[in-house]
Amino acid sequence: TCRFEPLDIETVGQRLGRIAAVADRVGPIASDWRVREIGDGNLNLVFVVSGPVGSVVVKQALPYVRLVGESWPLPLKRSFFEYHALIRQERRAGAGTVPSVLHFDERQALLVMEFLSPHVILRRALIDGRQLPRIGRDLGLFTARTLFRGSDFSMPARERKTDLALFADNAELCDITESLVFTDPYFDAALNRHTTPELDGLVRELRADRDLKIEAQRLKQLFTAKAETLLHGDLHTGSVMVTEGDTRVIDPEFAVYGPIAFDIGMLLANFWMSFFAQPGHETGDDREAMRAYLLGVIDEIWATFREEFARLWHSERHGILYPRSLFEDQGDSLGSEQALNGVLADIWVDLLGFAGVEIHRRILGLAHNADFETIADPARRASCERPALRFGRQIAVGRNRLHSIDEVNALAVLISKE
Ligand code: SR1
Ligand code: MG
Repeated sequence: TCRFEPLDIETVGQRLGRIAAVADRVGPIASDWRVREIGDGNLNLVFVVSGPVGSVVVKQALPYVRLVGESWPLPLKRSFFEYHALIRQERRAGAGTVPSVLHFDERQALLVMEFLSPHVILRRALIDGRQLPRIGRDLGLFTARTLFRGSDFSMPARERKTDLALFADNAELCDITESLVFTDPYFDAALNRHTTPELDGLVRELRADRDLKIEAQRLKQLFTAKAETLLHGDLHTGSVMVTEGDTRVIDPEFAVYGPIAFDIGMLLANFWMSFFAQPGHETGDDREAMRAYLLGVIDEIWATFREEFARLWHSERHGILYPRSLFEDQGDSLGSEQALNGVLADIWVDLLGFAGVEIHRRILGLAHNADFETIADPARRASCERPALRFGRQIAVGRNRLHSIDEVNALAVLISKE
């Protein structure tokens, strides 16, 4: 069919049976396929299709927000942006960093991708107290490579401007971020919910905090105006799949040009939230070790990002920004280092702001995360969420006064003991 039709378990075989890329991976006879729906995200349908040869994942956008229902329409074209982002990320970060795309049908808003197995969602693994050895380095490299190579530090200017125009049409998903991350948590918005009445007092305090509200709007302005690089746009621990030996970044449907600091800030925020949520799951030595591990991962992501960004700065700075003619070509390598340090310093300050508001919106806004939501006892959940909210406020408002990951991690430890 040409008209958009949502898939269901019964129709997947008939609808995808004739697509060679799918039949090659799953098996030639569609009636032999087994199909299960595994989508637990906020927006889309996701199926795993298995057969005698193997399995694939089929992801289809729906014309509305799945989490809310048909009352909130959302364009199907988000799958077009996801497809184009996946292709660019694979080129920039390397094969094996994202799921490979086997087939894309724009009209049906349908992506067929490699089935990742035995991978699990990183957020789930962290809730279960699993320490993955590779994620710090892998995610540091992924962010540095995708964010540097999608920017005017690296890309030919015309190519980047054309790409910027392409992704500018992802406006409806940007609008979700603009409202849900930067605005709604800071007033009594209709879609907000916090699941723990014990937080009412602190929520009132945060919504009356003028400095915080102004900072959130400055960050929103950065997000909307600083079209610096192609972002993943929703890089949280639910957008990463892992095994002990492999890390894959998934779900870039929120891709848009924005500030480099946004992806890294959102990612680190989700590790800090995991840190604050750990005592809600279990107590004891293992969870203490897990907390130390999480702070170590945060440190490793930022250190790897900086190191790789610097390497690319020295080896791949072919774009229009900070041209070599002004620095290295004149023997001014000190100038180039000073410029690099300035760029990294701006990313650092802004990532703390983005991290702060991401923490707030996951506790106060519409879209919560399982780190806190799976803590069944409300009082215990509140005792994890409260310090996370205070930490978010400190790093968003105090971002110009915090100078290193050690300092910010020490702040997290201090606030978690209050
Ligand atoms: C209505 S969509 C809510 C959230 O889900 C996505 O994963 C994004 O994080 C978005 O903000
Ligand atoms: Mg997602």
